[in-house]
Amino acid sequence: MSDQRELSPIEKIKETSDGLRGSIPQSLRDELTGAIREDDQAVIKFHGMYQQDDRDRREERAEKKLDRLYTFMIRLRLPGGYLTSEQWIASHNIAGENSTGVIKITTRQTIQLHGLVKSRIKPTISAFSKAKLDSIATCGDINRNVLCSSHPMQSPVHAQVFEYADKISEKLMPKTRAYYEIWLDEDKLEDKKEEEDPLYENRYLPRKFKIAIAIPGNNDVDVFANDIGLIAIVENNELKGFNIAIGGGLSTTHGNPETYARLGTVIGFSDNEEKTMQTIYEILTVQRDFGNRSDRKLARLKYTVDKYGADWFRAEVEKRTGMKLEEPKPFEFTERRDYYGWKQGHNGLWYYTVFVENGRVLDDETVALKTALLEVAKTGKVTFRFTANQNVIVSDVAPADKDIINAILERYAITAHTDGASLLRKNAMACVALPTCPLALAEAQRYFPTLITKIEGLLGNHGLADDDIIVRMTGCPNGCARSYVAEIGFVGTAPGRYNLHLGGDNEGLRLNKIYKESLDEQAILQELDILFGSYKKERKMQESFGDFSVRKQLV
Ligand code: SRM
Ligand code: SF4
Repeated sequence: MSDQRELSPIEKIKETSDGLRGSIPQSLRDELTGAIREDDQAVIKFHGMYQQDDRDRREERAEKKLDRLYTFMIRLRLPGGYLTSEQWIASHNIAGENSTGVIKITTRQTIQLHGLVKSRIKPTISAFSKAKLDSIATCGDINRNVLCSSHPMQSPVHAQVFEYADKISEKLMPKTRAYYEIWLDEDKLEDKKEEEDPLYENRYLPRKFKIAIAIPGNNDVDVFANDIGLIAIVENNELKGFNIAIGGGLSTTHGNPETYARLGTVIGFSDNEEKTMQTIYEILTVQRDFGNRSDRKLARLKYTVDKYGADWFRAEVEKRTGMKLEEPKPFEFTERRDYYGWKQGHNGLWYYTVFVENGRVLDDETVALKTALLEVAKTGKVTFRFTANQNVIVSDVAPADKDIINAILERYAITAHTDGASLLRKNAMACVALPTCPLALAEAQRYFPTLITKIEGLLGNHGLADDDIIVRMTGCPNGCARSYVAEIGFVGTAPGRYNLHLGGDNEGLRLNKIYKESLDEQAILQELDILFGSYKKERKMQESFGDFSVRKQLV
């Protein structure tokens, strides 16, 4: 069973939290500080929130002997990343009234709002709830937002697969009513037995847990970077079931060799819904019972799988479900991308994928994206789907309405913005990092667009402007923009410095490795200039930059 060395302090907080209530109501009433009590900071994560502070203003406030400028970030639960037009309008208004106003699309197909002061959390959750949206379990040691291949064009079975994301999310929800009591003022349960939780008990999982579903050949969700990856097996346009991969996870810690990024291992195939759902459920219970609860750096499923072995893990899951998995079915991923612009789905409806740089929906000097999307939503003729590459697809547009929607996208220059961005920029992702992320060692989303412009210049100089290279940046080694599965990955080590990783492939099936450590911008550009020069001269036909880096043994 689980590692019984001294439990990490979070374990005690979870167990004594009275079903994730902690002392949140008291923390909210305390008007002397914008913060909440320390233990409650761990508990509110399970309700989808993080306490943060504006790191740009720490020094100035310390000099004035002021408390940090505390605010909260809230993240929605959107299995498969779907919103109706009414829900988009609600989110737009809620963002404007309660947060910085920026709607941030994350790398896990959902949205976050930043900068909520403590007194605005309840009104925010209440307004989301009126729009039938919640933030339950989007953070914390629990199953998070479930991803699914985003574009309906990908397969005739897309709608079926998309429904699985919803079903999995529902099945793995916590049973506690704390969210409804604390944030929505619902009555307390008379009988606490009703919220007994056979899956999470009172200790929840040892660590966060992530699930994604991909439909080959596009690995747009980076399925192998998840604790559980489901790979849809489709034959003759029929969904036959899923290959199940376990133990993916990307985070490492600088200087801690025990930590590592790992891609999921396929342990078998399930040919029916009951088996798939039960297998997923029991993978969580095995991780609950055997995962490391003393060292949070080594608590993700990937370490449990490596400690006990994938074969043992599969056997333990089969013992618990009473059902055998079949041998994995063959599958092939050939790309990992968003399909920008207008594309028609198998259902005859139209989809426009909008390029949103680093997922930040706002009006700025280049494009009025937020206003445009509001206007699109107000037609009531669309839905919205978020991609795992931080973009949004204006979705489910009837052929008769396509011109109306296109006219709005053109009027606000969204089409020009999407068409005009280079392939490099459209493939790129950066995490949030500064100023809100407390773990950031270096900038990411605020800096990456500038670096991309410089890299575009280098590629242009070498006649590689149309190359489809996947470049990603994170402000620390946690890997939130999945920089470890990029062809070129930048991982922040200190202000203005990044490890340069090379060797990931185009399909997300190979991790990259460190090529050079802690480079500043000048050194990054010098290295890339040399690398692009030899890539141009020495690459084989159709060879991607990632494959070239490996063939040339650069890493
Ligand atoms: Fe992440 C922690 C942002 C996807 C691995 N991540 C954080 C926090 C909450 C910082 C914190 O703990 O206080 C960041 C909040 C920044 C902010 O101000 O918003 C943060 N992570 C993000 C997002 C918003 C990045 C983005 O720009 O889109 C992504 C939100 C996804 C979502 O909607 O749920 C995000 N994080 C990821 C991913 C990518 C993925 O899941 O596909 C990873 C790597 C995959 C993985 O989990 O292995 C990732 N985030 C982490 C980790 C390392 C976990 C670990 O195994 O050690 C942390 C730190 C932690 O949990 O202790 C972290
Ligand atoms: Fe913050 Fe690091 Fe995640 Fe970036 S990778 S959002 S810096 S935790």
